[in-house]
Amino acid sequence: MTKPENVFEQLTPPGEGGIAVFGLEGPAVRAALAAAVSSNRLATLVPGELAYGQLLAADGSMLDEVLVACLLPRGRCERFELNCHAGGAAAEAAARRLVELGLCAGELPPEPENSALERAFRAALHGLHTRRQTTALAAARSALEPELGHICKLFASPSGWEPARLALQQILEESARLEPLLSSHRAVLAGPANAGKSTLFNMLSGADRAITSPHPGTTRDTVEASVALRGLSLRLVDTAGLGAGLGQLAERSQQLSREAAGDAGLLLLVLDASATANVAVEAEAISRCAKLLGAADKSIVIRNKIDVDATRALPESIAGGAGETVNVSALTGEGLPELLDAIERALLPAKPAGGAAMWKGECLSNLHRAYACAKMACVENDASAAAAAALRLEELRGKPV
Ligand SMILES: Nc1nc2c(ncn2[C@@H]2O[C@H](COP(=O)(O)OP(=O)(O)O)[C@@H](O)[C@H]2O)c(=O)[nH]1
Ligand SMILES: [Mg+2]
Repeated sequence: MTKPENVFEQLTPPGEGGIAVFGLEGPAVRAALAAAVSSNRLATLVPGELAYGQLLAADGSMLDEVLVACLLPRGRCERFELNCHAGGAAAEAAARRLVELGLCAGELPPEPENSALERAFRAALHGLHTRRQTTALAAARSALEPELGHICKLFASPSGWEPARLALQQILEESARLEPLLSSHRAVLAGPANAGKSTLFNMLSGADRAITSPHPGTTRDTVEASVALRGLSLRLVDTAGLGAGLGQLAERSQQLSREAAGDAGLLLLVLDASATANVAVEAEAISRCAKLLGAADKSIVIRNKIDVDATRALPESIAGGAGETVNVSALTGEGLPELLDAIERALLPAKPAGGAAMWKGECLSNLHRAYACAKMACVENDASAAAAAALRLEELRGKPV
C-alpha cells in the first residue's frame, strides 16, 4: 500500500475532553489549512508560531474556533497541529472537514531519531525570541542538510576537494553572519543625568518601566528589559546618569552604570543636544562618557531632545570617538527609525544571505574541523584528510547509534 502523502491523526483521545489536537503532515497541508481556516497568518506561519482563526465549512459557516501551530518539519515535510474544541461533535466535524480538504485520516509517520544536526537546531530554536530569528534559523537549517550531502559526495574524488573546501568556507561565512542575528545583545543606555535615557528606554521597550523626571538623579538602579528591535533580540539596560556625584548613593549608582556600560555589547550614549542642557553641570559627566566611549566595543552617540533644538555641538572628546551619531527626540519619536537603522548596522554588520549555516555549539565546531581537514586535503594533497573531512560531515548528518 502506498503511504498517503497528506495525513492527519487525532493525537488526543476521543471523547469529551476540553481540546482535541490533530497532528497534520504533508506537502499540501499548509494550503489545505489556509483554505479552511480564516487566518491570514497561515500562509507565512513559521515553526514555533501559532495562528488563531475559525475553521470554516465548505459553505463558509463556522465549524469551530481553532489554533494552528506550525511545528518543526521532519525532513522536508511541513507539520502542523490543529487545536479545536473536543466534545465529540466538534472534533468529528473538524476531522470530516480535513478529509474534505483532501487529507487522509491515518497514522503520522513515527518520529525519526534525530541527527546531531537536527538536535542542535531544535535546541537553538528554544533560545530565539523574534520571528526574524526563527525564519533565519529555519532557512539555514533547510539549506544545510542537502548542502552537506552534496559536499560529502565531492570528497569522493580529488578533483572535488577544492570545491568542497570552498563550499564549507561559504557555510562558515554564512554561519558567522547568522550568529549576531540569533544572539541576544546587551545594549546599555548611558550618559549625563537628564539627557533622556529613561525616556528613550521606555520608548524602545514600549513600556513605562523606567521612571523619568526633570530632576537629575531620578534613576538609581539599572533597569532592564528584553526587547526586539528590527527582529534583533536585545537586553536593553537603563542606567543612572553620570556626572559629579552628590553623596555616596549617587556615586554607587554611577559605579553600577559604569559596570553596566563596561559589559555592554553596544553602548548607547545619550546626550542632550538642545540649548537647554546645563553645559557647566555636565562637564564631569562628559569626561566620564568619553572614557566609556573609548572603552566600548560598539557604540552609537544619540543626540536627544531635537524637538527643542539641536544647536549644541557634540563635545570634542565625544565627537572624536568611534561609532555613528544619530539625532532623535525620545519625546516625539522623531529620528527613531534612523536610530533603529544604526542599531541594526552596529549589531548586524553583514546580513545573512539565507544560505546553509549552523549556529554555535558542537556542530559548528565540527564544521570548523571538517573545514580544517578539507584545507589540509587541498594543500597537502592528502587523501586521508579528505576522508576525515567527509567523516565529520557524515557524523553531523547521521543518526545517533
Ligand atoms: N523636550 C524633550 N524632553 C525630553 C526628551 N527626552 C527626555 N526629555 C525630558 O527630559 C527630562 C529627563 O528625562 P529622563 O528620561 O528622566 O532623563 P535621564 O536622567 O537621562 O534618564 C524629563 O523631563 C523628560 O521628559 C526629548 O526628546 N525632548
Ligand atoms: Mg533616568
